[in-house]
Amino acid sequence: MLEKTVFFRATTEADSLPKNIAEIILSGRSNVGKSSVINALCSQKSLARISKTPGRTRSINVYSVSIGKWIIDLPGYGFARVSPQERKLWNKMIEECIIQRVSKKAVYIIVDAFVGPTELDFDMAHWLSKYNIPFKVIANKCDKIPKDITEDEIESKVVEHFDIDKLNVFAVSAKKRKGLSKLQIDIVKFLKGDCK
Ligand SMILES: Nc1nc2c(ncn2[C@@H]2O[C@H](COP(=O)(O)OP(=O)(O)OP(=O)(O)O)[C@@H](O)[C@H]2O)c(=O)[nH]1
Ligand SMILES: [Mg+2]
Repeated sequence: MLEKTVFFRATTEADSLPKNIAEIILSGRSNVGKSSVINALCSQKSLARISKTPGRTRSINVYSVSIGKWIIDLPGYGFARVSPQERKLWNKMIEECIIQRVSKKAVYIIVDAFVGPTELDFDMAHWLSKYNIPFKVIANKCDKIPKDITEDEIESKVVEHFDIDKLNVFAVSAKKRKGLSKLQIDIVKFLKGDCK
């Protein structure tokens, strides 16, 4: 289902987007691989633009899986080399997209599996909880983890850190296209309306 995903729109105004959509939102620190995960999930090389330099995604980028079913790529948080003005705009975009937008949404926080979750990721998790928005966690860049540590162990660590159910944790490598099927199934289930 996800292979047919196409770019729909980029905007800095969450308000300007159609409402009552089923959407999954990818959020996380700059450079953790949000855009790369979208490409990997959709089996496309250049659907979302990726970059070695943090701060690549600068708007709310909407991808349409099918009519009324979206994947949303957001600018990353915690990128130091951005002007205070732009940081304010990014934070506003993230807040409006996640909190104010009327939609059936699931938020996935992407963390770097090698670096581990940072204070900023915990802040994001607390902020979502404050607004009663459920979230799941994707640990990307698993290919950087020593081979003797299994995906299952990586997921267990994330469970401990965020105190969430293991069903809602996904250890993946966008680069090596590993661990994607459990996540693809979860996303498709959500978009089809089979789960919360
Ligand atoms: N080793 C490794 N590198 C990855 C993986 N996924 C992404 N990267 C690299 O991480 C860098 C950032 O990737 P992006 O997908 O642009 O990250 P992003 O989170 O969208 O970044 P911003 O849009 O700047 O917030 C790129 O150099 C990617 O090639 C992965 O699974 N493993
Ligand atoms: Mg990006």
